[in-house]
Amino acid sequence: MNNIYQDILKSVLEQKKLLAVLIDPDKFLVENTAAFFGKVNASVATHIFVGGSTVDDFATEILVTEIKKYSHLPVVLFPGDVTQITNKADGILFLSLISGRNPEYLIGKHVQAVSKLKNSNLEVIPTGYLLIEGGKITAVEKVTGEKPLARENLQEVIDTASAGQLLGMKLIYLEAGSGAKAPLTQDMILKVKQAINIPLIVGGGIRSKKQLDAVYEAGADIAVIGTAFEENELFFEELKATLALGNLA
Ligand code: 1GP
Repeated sequence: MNNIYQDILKSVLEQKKLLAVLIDPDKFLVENTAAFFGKVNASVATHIFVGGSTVDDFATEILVTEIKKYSHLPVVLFPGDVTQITNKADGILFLSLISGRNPEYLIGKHVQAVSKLKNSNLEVIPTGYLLIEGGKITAVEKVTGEKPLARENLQEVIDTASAGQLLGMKLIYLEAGSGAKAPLTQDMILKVKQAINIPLIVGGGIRSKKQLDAVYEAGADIAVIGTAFEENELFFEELKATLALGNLA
């Protein structure tokens, strides 16, 4: 039995910061798994998220099977579509795009996913997903047809996250979009964190240790980094010092 969510809660309680490495099966070469995980395993990463907006059928399962050969970290699906669900992973962020109003991404895909989830051992973690404007049009926006929330509409962002919690979501994922020009502001992260009492995931545009530290300092419990690792595996080394800082109060 998986305990991914309970372990996240425990880390939050102990004020330990978590770091998820996001791997997009559409961009990642399976042949690189061994080498890439040599770096991941020597790093401060605590979770592996696997998913993307447009991924070929079976690519996720092939990649997760390979990852499992090289990593003991929990592998959590971050799916852009039902086709990305595979029982080879440990858990799944059951994402609702609550910043949008497209019923397909609020309930439609979830209904389609049920038969797959029922036949799996995946730990299903209901997650309220908020896409915030990040300076460029993201793949999520293209696929879902949903506009992100504007950064200046802070109260709407806060209220959306709170509504997610009231609906029973177990995590809130505040997302600037993969490859965002800049991470979300400390002010936004802080205010969302203050408004909820479930763990907060923050991702999109984190490319330096300074930015990662800022995201943690503002209140993110889990930071997600994809692009920066894709572009520069040395970044794993640069983040090592963050471990010491992993217990920012
Ligand atoms: C995207 O939040 C993740 O869904 C990670 O974003 O690729 O910009 O690190 P980056």
